[in-house]
Amino acid sequence: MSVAAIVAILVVLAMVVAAAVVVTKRRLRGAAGTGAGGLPLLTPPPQTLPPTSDAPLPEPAGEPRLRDRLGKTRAAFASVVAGLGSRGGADSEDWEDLEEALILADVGVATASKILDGVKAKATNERADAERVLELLKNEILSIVATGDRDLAYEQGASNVWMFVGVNGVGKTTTIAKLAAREVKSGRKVVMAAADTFRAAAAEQLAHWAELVGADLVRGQDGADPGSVVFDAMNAAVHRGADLVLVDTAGRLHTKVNLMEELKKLRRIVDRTPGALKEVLLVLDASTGQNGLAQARQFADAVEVTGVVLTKLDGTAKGGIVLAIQAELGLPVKLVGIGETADDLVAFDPVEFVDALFA
Ligand SMILES: Nc1nc2c(ncn2[C@@H]2O[C@H](COP(=O)(O)OP(=O)(O)OP(=O)(O)O)[C@@H](O)[C@H]2O)c(=O)[nH]1
Ligand SMILES: [Mg+2]
Repeated sequence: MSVAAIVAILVVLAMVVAAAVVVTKRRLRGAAGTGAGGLPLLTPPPQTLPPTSDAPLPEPAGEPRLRDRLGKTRAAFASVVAGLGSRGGADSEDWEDLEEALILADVGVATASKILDGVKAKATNERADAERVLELLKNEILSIVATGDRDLAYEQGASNVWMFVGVNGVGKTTTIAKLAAREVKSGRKVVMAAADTFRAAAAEQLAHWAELVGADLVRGQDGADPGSVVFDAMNAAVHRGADLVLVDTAGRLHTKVNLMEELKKLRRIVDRTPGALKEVLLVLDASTGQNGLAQARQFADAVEVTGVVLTKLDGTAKGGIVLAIQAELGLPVKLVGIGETADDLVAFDPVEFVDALFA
């Protein structure tokens, strides 16, 4: 073959390769958009922005179930359960794996030991097989989480105030919105008190919700005394014949003002109507795990918390925190948040919770 023929073949080959590269790039762009610098994106750009504190929650899409939303915590236990099954019972390696899984799920070291000591003793005594070990484990966990009064106190025809406390960003305002939606649906007239006057957008966020769910809103000027807002909201409830006042509070304040002192003051204002304060609900973000416990102790000391709303259980593998809250703080988990839509709040059902952990 002549040199000219070889050169011609090489030129043709180079043209074919170049054409193939151009076609592939176009296809990638068409399917997945183009990223910075013209590089193809592997995933399509998001269609919606994630909700922020001030953004409306998306519309609910059907009844949520705890079991469907506990996937991350359940996954943490799945390998341990599988290990038990493959060995037909529990050996020392399984007990270690189980302890590790409980601690990783933020059950807490003390509570994990307490659970395992009980299960181990019974399992050894009975020469339990894998299925029985799992049953003993579920029963032990259930004995911890199934304690306490989980009802939200309410008295027909009386003043009913439920106050929500917790550090910033845990989901207080969202929880109030979800709960107001539920109460309004059940026929109760609800007044929301925008007592978070620290953050300018806080009252706006609540106002948006009040309108959407059909609740009344009482708010003050930005920076107004939160106590005066609560006082006005309780008066408004009496005059308008409302059944329930939901008080939204700030999660942080100007450094010179102590949050706990401010919350104590709010409590005293509600207590001017004896018996009106039915619930002080501490809102905790489940994904903060054991760190949330330290916060919980502070709030419980300051304002006599009556129960916990555990939010964001949908996005965390730290669902074991439910056990620590109940075992170490002695506070009942009354409600759990399992998503960002108005429907994503469910009453905490211990049996469903334990089943969901090991399903
Ligand atoms: N995935 C998930 N997100 C939640 C849940 N509850 C609240 N959120 C989100 O958490 C963020 C903060 O919620 P907020 O209700 O504004 O929190 P907050 O405690 O009122 O915050 P501050 O007013 O700043 O103290 C929002 O983006 C909510 O949509 C939940 O159960 N699951
Ligand atoms: Mg808020």
